[in-house]
Formats: sequence, C-alpha cells, structure tokens
Amino acid sequence: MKMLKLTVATAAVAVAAPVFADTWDMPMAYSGSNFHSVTGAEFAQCVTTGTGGDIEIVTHPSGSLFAGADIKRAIQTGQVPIGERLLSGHQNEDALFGFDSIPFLVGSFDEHAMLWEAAEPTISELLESQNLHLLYSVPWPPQGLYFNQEVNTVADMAGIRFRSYNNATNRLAELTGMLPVTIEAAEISQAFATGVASSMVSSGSTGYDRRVWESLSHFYEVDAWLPRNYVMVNADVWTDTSEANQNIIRGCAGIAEYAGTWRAREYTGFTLQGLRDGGMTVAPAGDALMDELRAIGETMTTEWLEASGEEGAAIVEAYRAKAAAAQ
Ligand code: PCA
Repeated sequence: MKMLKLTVATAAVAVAAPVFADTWDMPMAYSGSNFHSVTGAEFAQCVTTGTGGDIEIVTHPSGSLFAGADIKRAIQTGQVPIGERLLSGHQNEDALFGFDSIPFLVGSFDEHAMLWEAAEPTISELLESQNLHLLYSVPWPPQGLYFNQEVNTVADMAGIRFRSYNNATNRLAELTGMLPVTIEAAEISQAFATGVASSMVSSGSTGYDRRVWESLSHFYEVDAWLPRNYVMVNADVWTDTSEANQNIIRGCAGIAEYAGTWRAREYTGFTLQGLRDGGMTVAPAGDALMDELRAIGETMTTEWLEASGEEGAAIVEAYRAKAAAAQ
C-alpha cells in the first residue's frame, strides 16, 4: 500500500513538473505591431542568437497563446516558461502590484523611472514568492481619457460604459459614475464598434494600435499614471538555466528594457498625432475636469495606501525622496 502511494505521488510529480525543450514559447497580450511586442520580439531574437540557439524564444502576441488575464498563471504553473503581462493586472491578487496606477503620483517618464526604481525590489521579491523571476519591464505612455463626446466635467461621464483593464481603472469608473467593463486591449476595437463600451483610460499608443478613431471622438491628455508591462520567467526554469545562458538572457533583458522605454517615449507624440490624423480631438483636459479628477485621485491614493500597507507606503516614500533629491 505504502509502495503504491509512493508510485502515485511520483507519477503526479512527473506530470506536474515543467519539462521544456529548448524552445520557449512566450505569450504576450498586445498586438504584434505594439511597441512592447516589437521589443519582446527583439529580446527573443537576442536570446536565440546569444545562446547560439540553445534557447529559442518564440513570441505569441495578441493574446494568441494565452489571453492576457491567463498569462501569469500559465507561467507560474509551468504551462509556458516565459511571457509578458501588464503588472497592475495583478492588483486583485496584491495591492502592491498597483503601485504604478496611483493617479497623479507621477506624470512624466522621468518621474515614473524614479517610481520604478523605488518599487522594483519589492515587486521582484513578490514575484519570486509566486515562483516568478522578473526579467525586464517597460512603461506605457501616460494615460488619458477616451470618449465618444466632449467631456468637461465628471458629471458629463455619468452612465457611460467604460472599458477597464485593472482594479484602479474599475475604481476610476465607479468614482466618476461610469459603468466599468473589463476588456483586454486585443478586444477593444470590437467592444467600441459594438457599443459594449464607449470610453476608457489608456495611452495614445493603445488607441492608435486599435484604431479607436473609428468609434471614438475625443482623447483628453490627463497624464493620470504610467502603468508597466513586465516579462517574467518561471523561477524553476530560471534556476535550471545554465549560468552562461542566464547571463545572456540578463544582457538581452537590459537592452530590451532600455529600447522599450525609449520607444514608449517616442511613441507618445507619434501616436497622439496618429489619433489626430484619424480625426479625433486630442487636447489637455480642462481645469474644471482636472480639479475633479485630482480629488478622485486623492481618494484612490488613500485607498491604495490602506490596501498596500507598510510596504506600499515605503514605495511612495522612497519615490518622494528620489524625486526631491533630483530637484
Ligand atoms: N495600454 C494597455 C494598458 C495601458 C495602456 O496604455 C491597455 O489599454 O490595455
């Protein structure tokens, strides 16, 4: 009987343990033309070339292998070794993952870089505790508000269906009297075309990728926050990777983070012009609207600090100290 139990247990382990050939499939949530996906494809090529074909990374953009919401779990459980996801998409697991979606804490790439420096050790550790190793991370451009009408006050937003992508965007919808509906970026063109949603907070980049001018008319540059994508590898797979190959992958990850961040900056102006060329009105939000949004941002900041506890407060404090020192 004891023997039988042992055999069953061994078989279960053998089935569950991730076994990977030298090909690493890399699911990504955003369209192949998006700058994060382009950066990921270059990273994959760098690793494939750098390891002399020892490890070949094959990217699968547009949520084609796993939908965005399933990518992290697929890596944690060893269904795939590596992948990319929106970091704040995990805010429902742990509030700390939402450090980059606190409204108006940072408004520019430079401030955001300091925030990431302050948060990275905590986020890396949190991911390690979930069997994930952080390889690199790249920000999205600043987040603004999309509508299919002119909006001058929060009251103008009442009842509008709002596409959300994480807890913070859900909460923003609630606090502005809109109706949140969670939709992956890969699905938004259709959602807007069919009226499932008619507004969102996102970057010019995502609106441009998804040609939202076909359905929406206004983009307000609110600069609410800059969320990040990150590339993670299953921690067991990482440990089993030779030191030489780990070094190559680290090098490629460093290049990808640099190149991706540079692209994010470049794409900000380019994609906003793309929205204009598509026929949209692109402009800063008016003062009255900004005042109301800032008040909502304060509520959300307080809520986030409560939810994320001491570790969250330490990230914000460390960021503020860096920002003050840089003045
Ligand atoms: N684009 C992604 C996340 C943030 C962004 O700018 C999205 O809208 O899903």
